[in-house]
Amino acid sequence: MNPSRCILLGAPVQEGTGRLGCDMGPSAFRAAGLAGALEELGHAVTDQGNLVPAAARALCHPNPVLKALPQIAAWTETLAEAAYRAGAEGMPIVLGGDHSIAAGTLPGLSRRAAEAGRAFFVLWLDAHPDFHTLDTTQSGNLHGVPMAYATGRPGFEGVFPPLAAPVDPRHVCMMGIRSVDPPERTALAAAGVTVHDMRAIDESGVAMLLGRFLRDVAAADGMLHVSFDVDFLDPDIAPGVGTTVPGGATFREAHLVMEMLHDSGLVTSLDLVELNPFMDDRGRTARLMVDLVASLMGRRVMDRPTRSY
Ligand code: EXY
Ligand code: MN
Ligand code: MN
Ligand code: MN
Repeated sequence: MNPSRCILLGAPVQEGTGRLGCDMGPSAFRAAGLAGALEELGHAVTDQGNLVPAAARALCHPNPVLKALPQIAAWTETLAEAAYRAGAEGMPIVLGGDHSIAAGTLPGLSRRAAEAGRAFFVLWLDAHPDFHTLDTTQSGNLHGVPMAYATGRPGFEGVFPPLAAPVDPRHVCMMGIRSVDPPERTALAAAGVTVHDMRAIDESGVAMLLGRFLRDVAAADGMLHVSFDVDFLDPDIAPGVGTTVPGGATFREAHLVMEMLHDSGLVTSLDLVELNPFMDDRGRTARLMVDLVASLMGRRVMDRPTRSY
């Protein structure tokens, strides 16, 4: 990826998760030196500060467990517009905030790709598929629904903004999955999302699974959005997240993903989500995430021929 203009957007959202803390995520990424790490790699960085959500309007839904629906719907509207605009200025790097922010970033960037006449692909790095609808979620935590909404699953009409360009579920590759609720499992299979759980990674390895996806993106001349949930990583190396699941990606598996993504030159936008500094260990997780973004953006230990896809 050539030195590019990185547009940092803070999204201090925590209402989509069942605990406090994610709203401090943008500050933690900044404190961990994200902008400096990018500039050291030759990228120009514009930090547009933290977004402020649109005014929340009264919303009701028959599912009684839903939490903070008006607030998340308002953030979704704001984030879709902000991500769409930032996509015209450079490479948006959206600093979460819980994963409900992807309900805004995915539609905004998918719209940007559609207007450019290009296919839009998503690499979803997460322990969870976040594929619940407003009707199927049992926790009511709306960080569990963004991918369902962005791919046009039913039940969001009249509550979340209409989708200008739904994400094609066949253009979504999930890696690191290891916590799936029954309604999500059924829906994922029906939708045609590619899901690589941790067993697939154990058996086949990151290089083979990600390489196959990157070749599809390259063949379609697609734009690739990476949605990186901290809980993709093993909790032993990344404790600073509220939804830890044992058996996550190792330090090396995570860096290999990032290095392959850089080599591909296909990544056009990035979400960094679910960092909870209150649960972190002296900023260890925030620093690891910045380290991984540096690998995504071109930092290398040794010079080596760049692989093409
Ligand atoms: N599927 C569970 C739920 O819906 O509550 C857990 C969701 C966790 C979502 C985190 C962001 O990845
Ligand atoms: Mn997630
Ligand atoms: Mn997750
Ligand atoms: Mn296709």
